[in-house]
Amino acid sequence: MDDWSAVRVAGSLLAAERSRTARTSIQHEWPGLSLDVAYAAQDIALADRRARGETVTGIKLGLTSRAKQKQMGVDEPSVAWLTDAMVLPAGVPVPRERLIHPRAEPEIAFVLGRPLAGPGVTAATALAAVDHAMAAIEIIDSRYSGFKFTLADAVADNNSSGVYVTGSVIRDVANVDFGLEACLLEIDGDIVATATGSAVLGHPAEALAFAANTFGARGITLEAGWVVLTGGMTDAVPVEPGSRVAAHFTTLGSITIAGG
Ligand code: OOG
Ligand code: MG
Repeated sequence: MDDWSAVRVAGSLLAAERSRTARTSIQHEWPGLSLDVAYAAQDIALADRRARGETVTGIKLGLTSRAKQKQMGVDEPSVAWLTDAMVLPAGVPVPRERLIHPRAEPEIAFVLGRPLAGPGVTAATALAAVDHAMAAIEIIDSRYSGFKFTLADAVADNNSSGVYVTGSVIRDVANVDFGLEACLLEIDGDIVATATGSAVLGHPAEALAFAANTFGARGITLEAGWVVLTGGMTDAVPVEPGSRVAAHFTTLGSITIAGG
């Protein structure tokens, strides 16, 4: 069996991203890919992105809803990094030229008003650190063929990060019941999926607490100003060229993206 390392895992996935060429599961090839090694690979890839001038804008949760866990065959949430290169400004089409096989998922996004560090963070203390909330659509893009991966594979691949767009409606957290916040996902005029915020670990603030505790275990504090994508509420849907994806939320407004 080939001897891999976190550096080699990160290098293989960054190369796949750059060349827009999907590869097969690394964990199947190298069972030594533990969750710890996968997070180490994630951090090595982040250092590479930073060396190329990117800055951290926040973090994202992966696989926090049953819909997503069932779709991907993974039953545990995880966390990953967001950088400014992943920000898609409102009105800009999906940058297909940078992506392999984009899928869209609606999410509730929080912006932190103060730092948050685990362990011991609860949904209540997590929510108290949030400055405001927004709707988001994340365009995920796995570096694995057919989005076929294990949890460790996905973590090593920065949880299929692609690009993300946030909505223009800014809500004070005191004014929204995030468990009841509903979302309709629309493709070319058809509603293809619906969910409420409770789909995300019971409440999106639970996802934020999970993120603070998971990063905290690695000695990382979530910083004020960071965006937190709390995880896809529904199945992720493939984004076809020429299509139009929209997400409509009860109080967080709507976001529309052209498929490119
Ligand atoms: C893994 C990334 C998941 C989410 O919101 O669940 C993610 C995947 O499904 O490819 O971003
Ligand atoms: Mg997501």
